[in-house]
Amino acid sequence: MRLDVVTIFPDYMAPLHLSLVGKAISSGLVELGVHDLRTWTHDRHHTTDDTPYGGGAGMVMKPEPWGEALDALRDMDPAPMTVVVPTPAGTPFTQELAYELATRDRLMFACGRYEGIDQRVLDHMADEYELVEVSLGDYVLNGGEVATLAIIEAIVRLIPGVIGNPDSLLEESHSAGHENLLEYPNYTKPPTWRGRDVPEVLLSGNHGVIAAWRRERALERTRERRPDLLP
Ligand code: 6GU
Repeated sequence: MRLDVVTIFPDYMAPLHLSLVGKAISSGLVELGVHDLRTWTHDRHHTTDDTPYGGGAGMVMKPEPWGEALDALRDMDPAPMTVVVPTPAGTPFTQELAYELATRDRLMFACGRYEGIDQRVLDHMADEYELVEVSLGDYVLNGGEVATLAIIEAIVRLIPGVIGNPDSLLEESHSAGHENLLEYPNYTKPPTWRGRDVPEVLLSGNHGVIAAWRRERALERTRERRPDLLP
């Protein structure tokens, strides 16, 4: 899979070279390009924003640099490109969408700042590419960069070969085969820590009883924290 990120803060993407995503890049499973949007400006101040038509607070990202960025990335690689735009006005980013995007050959992440990108750029993206506008939740970040880090991590860990033991994907919260419950609590050694014991049942060796206990804890936790996930 090839990933391209366009941003006015390319340094924000440095953590992608760490840990699991970093390994996916160094092993060649993922190719990453990080691009400064200002590459595609032509004025002395490398301007990427301007005041909004119709008035109002804040600035809007100008269309021309984005148009040139899209053309340049398209010409770098012939594979059809899916464009992901992180925005609080997007559709919710879910595990299901992460699985779907993990099947794409080529993703481009367009990081907006300020009040967003001129709508004509998004209309152009929708016409020329596959466009996905996604939100991480009901709160506002200063720009798409931090959201892009989260979305890339969620996608890359689902690419076959990236995670050593793929069974670990089956048991986690929000995974498909998991009837959409939050994950049960986990414990490891020692059996007693600061006066707190590991639940007895987990030491029993009875796998049927352990599975039933874990499902009960998962249900309890989901009812408490995320009742919206239950049927
Ligand atoms: Cl995806 N982007 C931005 N800028 N803010 C957000 C978000 C995304 N999701 C929640 N807030």
